[in-house]
Amino acid sequence: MHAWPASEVPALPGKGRDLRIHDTATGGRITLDPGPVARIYVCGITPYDATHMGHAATYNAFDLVQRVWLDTKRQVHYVQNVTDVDDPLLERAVRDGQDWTELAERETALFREDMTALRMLPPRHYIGAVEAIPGIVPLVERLRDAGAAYDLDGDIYFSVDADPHFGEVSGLDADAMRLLSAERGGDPERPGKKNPLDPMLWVAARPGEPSWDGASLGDGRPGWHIECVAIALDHLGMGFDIQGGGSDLAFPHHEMGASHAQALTGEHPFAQAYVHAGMVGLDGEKMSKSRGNLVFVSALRRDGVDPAAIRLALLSRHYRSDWEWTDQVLADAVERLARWRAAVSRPDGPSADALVEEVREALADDLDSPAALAAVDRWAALQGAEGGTDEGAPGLVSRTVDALLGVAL
Ligand code: 5CA
Ligand code: ZN
Repeated sequence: MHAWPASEVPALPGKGRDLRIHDTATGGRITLDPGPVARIYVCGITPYDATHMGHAATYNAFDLVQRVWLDTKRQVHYVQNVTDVDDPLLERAVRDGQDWTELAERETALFREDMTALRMLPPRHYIGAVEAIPGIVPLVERLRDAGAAYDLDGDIYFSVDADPHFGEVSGLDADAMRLLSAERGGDPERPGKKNPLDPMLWVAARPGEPSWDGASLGDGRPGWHIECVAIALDHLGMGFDIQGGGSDLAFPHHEMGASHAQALTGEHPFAQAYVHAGMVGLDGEKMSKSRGNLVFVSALRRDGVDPAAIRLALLSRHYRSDWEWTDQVLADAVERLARWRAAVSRPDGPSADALVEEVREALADDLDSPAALAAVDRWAALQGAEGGTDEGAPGLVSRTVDALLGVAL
């Protein structure tokens, strides 16, 4: 699949700092040591509806990771998937009487447009579940041949007991896992499973649903977790730096993915850090396609909202907190954008050398974007109150905000 076009990232003077980031598995902040090529996998959309502010907030967090790494003069190897075949997509297509492939293509195209407008840097590899199927089948066969997977009426399940590290990503107890498994696509009540938590690796062909030739697995389609594992192992390999997504993916998705990969390779860990963004809500509930309480990026754009203001609104909240989208969050961002644009439009201003370092430090410190915005606010206030004589300053502020925050002033 093709991704979307990259916006240019200006180079800043000096060098950025190494990222310290909260890791769900250890429950603490760790300093990553990625080497010259940093490797990140971020779970992509299930394309049955348009990009809402929750998706945008999560992708914004991982875009910041990419920008912090680029500023340390590393290359970034970023991989993202598109879950272009799965239960919710097929159900929506049936509900609306449309072809599931057309639905997926249309919503993926809209997502690309939204990401481009928000100046999110594209992944190097953007891979759909359907195109990953030829790589998924042999992985499931290998797991089954190694005794880590079993057949239940044609469906193939992963045995969570095959991975001694199972449970280490989310750190949840069995009861909590069982509850979340039922809520998030699992089937803990199905009779005949070895462990109620075991997730499906391969779904046997069902009447009226698409299916593919699974060689010795029989016709069917891939389970959700193995999709991301196959794509990550193919393009990044074991031990990559960050596995990312919203906090609703910590269990079961990232837990199961790590276990699939660890059982397959005998190596540990799948990723050095599991990084999760908080949930964005609307009117007291998590914004979600299934609930339908959504604010879409594309709808705001259609209403004439500047994408740079949407981006500033996302940046105004720390990526790990759960927060509510309100009109006021956007209004504040519109006002801030105007203030910043006025401040950088003058021919000179107060020195911005310290500002560059403040923004760098804020983002390297677990992506503290509110602190980064506060630093720019302070420079803009000084510019408004006293001005300054540094002719390079407004340009340097623009480039800093562009390179590190993805906002074009
Ligand atoms: N295709 C799978 C991942 S492989 C999936 O979860 N797709 S999704 O479309 O449901 O979500 C895409 C990304 O947005 C995920 O990282 C998810 O955790 C995140 N996300 C979904 N809803 C919200 C929300 N309300 N707030 C923040 N992030 C969200
Ligand atoms: Zn995923």
